[in-house]
Amino acid sequence: MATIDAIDTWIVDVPTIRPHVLSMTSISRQSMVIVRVRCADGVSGLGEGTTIGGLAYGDESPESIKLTIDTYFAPLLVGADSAMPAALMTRLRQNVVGNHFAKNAVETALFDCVARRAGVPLSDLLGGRQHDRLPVLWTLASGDTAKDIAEAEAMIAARRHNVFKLKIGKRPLADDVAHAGAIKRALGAGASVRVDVNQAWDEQTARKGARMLGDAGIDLIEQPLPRADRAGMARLAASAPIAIMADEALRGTHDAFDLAAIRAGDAFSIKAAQAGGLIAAAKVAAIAEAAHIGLYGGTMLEGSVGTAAAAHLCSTFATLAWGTELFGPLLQTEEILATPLEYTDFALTVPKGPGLGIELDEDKVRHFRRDAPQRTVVMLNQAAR
Ligand code: MUC
Ligand code: MG
Repeated sequence: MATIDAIDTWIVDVPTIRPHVLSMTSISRQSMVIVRVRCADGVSGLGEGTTIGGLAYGDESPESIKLTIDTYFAPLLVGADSAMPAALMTRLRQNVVGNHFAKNAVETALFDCVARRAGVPLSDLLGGRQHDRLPVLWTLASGDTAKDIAEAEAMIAARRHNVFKLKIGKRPLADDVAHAGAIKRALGAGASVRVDVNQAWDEQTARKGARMLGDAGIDLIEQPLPRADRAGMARLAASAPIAIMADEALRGTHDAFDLAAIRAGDAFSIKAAQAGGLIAAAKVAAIAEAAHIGLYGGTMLEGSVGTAAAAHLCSTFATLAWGTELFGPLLQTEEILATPLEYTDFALTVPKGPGLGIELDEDKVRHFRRDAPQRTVVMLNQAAR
């Protein structure tokens, strides 16, 4: 039996390459909770819990993810057999309500342990990969149309991305449509442009917005309405001239089932953190497939650990109608892996090595850890000012 000896968690703050402007917040650094499950046989596994803008996006923050794992999960896991992720996740769910981001981080680390021990990639434990490379879009969210166009053109020239998502919903509808239309016109027919409203519209705005964005050549609108407005999403999906995607509304299998039953979207964004784990996310995807709803590999703007886990999961889907947005590590100024994930020719290569197929650069992690000695002093000095 490979007993769990310890669970380490660190908040790692890495600046972003530019401010990332969403309808509900703007971020200039990403705070990742990196989890390491250490086992008695010397095997250890990694996971990541990352949210967007502290508590602005969801109801878990980096601090709460760390606290939940340290205080509530660790006592339930240390001493248990690491080779049974499903049973351990049932134990966590029986004892802790919600906290999906924290649960996903730990489940990933458990799977990483099991797969490393078996010497197989994590995708093998999820059914086996059907793809080695996944198409990856880029999110333009500088808040400035000209900067966004320049950024997109550079991405196309570098053959890194040719599908773009725009974060809108903060400004009046006419301004957002003008912004999206200008970007679509500049990039032309060769680039797909989509928008993510992050729940900022009401139904009337969304109805009007769908028509105007459709006329401007935009392909899809992600989560235009508040997550609770399922009926509104269903009415919109039935009437909109372009595709509607559910994102924040999908907090696990029950949501997926209810949304699919009323077809409250043409596409589902599959996010392990939102679903509460890789297995839960695979079930969300299965529900979507059964309902003929297109799949999309979503991100919580995770760094390399969470992105690698999502890539393993997405590689097991037969089709990803809307590709993926697994670009999180590219938004950060620094990479915390010994060997970065490979982004070439508009796609991410799914790692092949055992487990997640990645190794941390321990020096980088030490440097960016929030509790690293030099950073604690800097933060205390800032607080004193
Ligand atoms: C979201 O809502 O999809 C994904 C890309 C991005 O810029 O923000 C996220 C979250
Ligand atoms: Mg979204």
